[in-house]
Amino acid sequence: MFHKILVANRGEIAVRIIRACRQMGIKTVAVYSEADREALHTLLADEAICIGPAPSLESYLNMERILSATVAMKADAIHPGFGFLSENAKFAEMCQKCHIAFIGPDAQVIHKMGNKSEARKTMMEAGVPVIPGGKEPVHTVEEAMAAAEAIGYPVMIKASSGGGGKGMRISRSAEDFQMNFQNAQMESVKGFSDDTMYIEKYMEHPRHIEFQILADKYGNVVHLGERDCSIQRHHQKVLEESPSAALSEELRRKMGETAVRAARAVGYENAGTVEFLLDKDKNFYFMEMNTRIQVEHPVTEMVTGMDLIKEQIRIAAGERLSVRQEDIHVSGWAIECRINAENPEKHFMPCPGTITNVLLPGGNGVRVDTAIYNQYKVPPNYDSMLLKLIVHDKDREAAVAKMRSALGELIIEGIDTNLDFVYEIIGNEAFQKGDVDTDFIGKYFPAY
Ligand code: MV4
Repeated sequence: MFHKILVANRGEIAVRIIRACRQMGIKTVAVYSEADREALHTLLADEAICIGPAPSLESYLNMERILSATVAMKADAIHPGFGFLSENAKFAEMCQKCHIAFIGPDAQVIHKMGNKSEARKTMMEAGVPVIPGGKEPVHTVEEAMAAAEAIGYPVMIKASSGGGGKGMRISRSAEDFQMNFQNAQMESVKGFSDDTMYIEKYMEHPRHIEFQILADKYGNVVHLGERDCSIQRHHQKVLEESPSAALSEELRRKMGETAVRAARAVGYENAGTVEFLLDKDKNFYFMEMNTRIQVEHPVTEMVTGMDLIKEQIRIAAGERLSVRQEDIHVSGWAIECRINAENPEKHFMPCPGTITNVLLPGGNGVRVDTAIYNQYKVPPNYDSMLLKLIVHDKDREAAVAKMRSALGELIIEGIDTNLDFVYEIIGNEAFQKGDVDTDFIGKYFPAY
């Protein structure tokens, strides 16, 4: 097992990782920027080292500084968390060259899954259903238009290096295709220095269903059931739940087996997520694979009773999976709400500042993952997520009631948050019936 892990992240996920390490008897090193001297992860780790100024590019994204810190502090592994360097193949490769364990999949696998058109092709060849569309990527508007005609409108134009909605456009007819393709491609060149695009059939009102995977170094792969992340705003997830109200036991088994096949197809190791779109007729299609631990992992932990961060660490240290598929049982229902420092009345503009008062909910089956505290100053340089509120109960109705109660107890003063907005979603009749798709917020909260 590792002796010391450097946590290459900040905020609640850094705290989450530090706690897991401490429980496992592993020493921790926090890295922090000049803006994070008083951050909870800096204070909580056994040791902490400053890696540069506030801007992420000069600190949490600076590979050389993080590797130097790892060597200087004599850590033998790096946990990258999510965001920042977590899906950076070059960083994973640099870790390997420095004989530091990167707690995540192999650099080549990260690279392969980061290229969305290549991932799609790999999955097609592995017999994993993908969204109808072309097999090969396109570079010119002529090639793309021919692909769109073959698929039939409406189509979705996507950037191969994209993800999270960047470099993505819908085209509903040949008339609007050229403009949408050019805009998507320009966005991709600007954002990712890559003009590689691919075309898919546009799926109307799908659900976003993702499966949690764990895979060890010895070819053992299991899934831990699904998360329904359909409620998103501008590709930012707001609320996630496990299981999904849309899946029957049979569909869950089929999708789970497909997710395991997807992971096997690329020789996956560590924790990962296979994203699917599920259409009205319950057809499911592979969309992307995320090669990191995700923000919403706690809902899976609540229903399976497993600790995903500890599993990640054990896998990276060369241990075999502690469970077989038949040992994994999803019990009850879990829901997570993301509370962000942002103002819903001002287009969800981030609202950093000093938290003058915080009161957290608690009780049976209520979990709060956060790095905020009284008088903490939320810096303006990073993601605006402040806190994840997760509840677990015997069924969906009870979990919704518990979330409502817990949100009602939560007090964050001094800065604006999306707390009231999330509370309204929980109170929404369609949500309570489990009737959600990716257009939920647009449909019921058009003002937002
Ligand atoms: C789609 C789609 C419909 N049809 N692809 C959004 C982010 C990126 N990962 C893929 N996304 C979508 N791809 C086809 N062919 C609809 C979306 C989509 C979406 C997906 C999941 C969750 C929320 C979403 C919101 C808008 C669009």
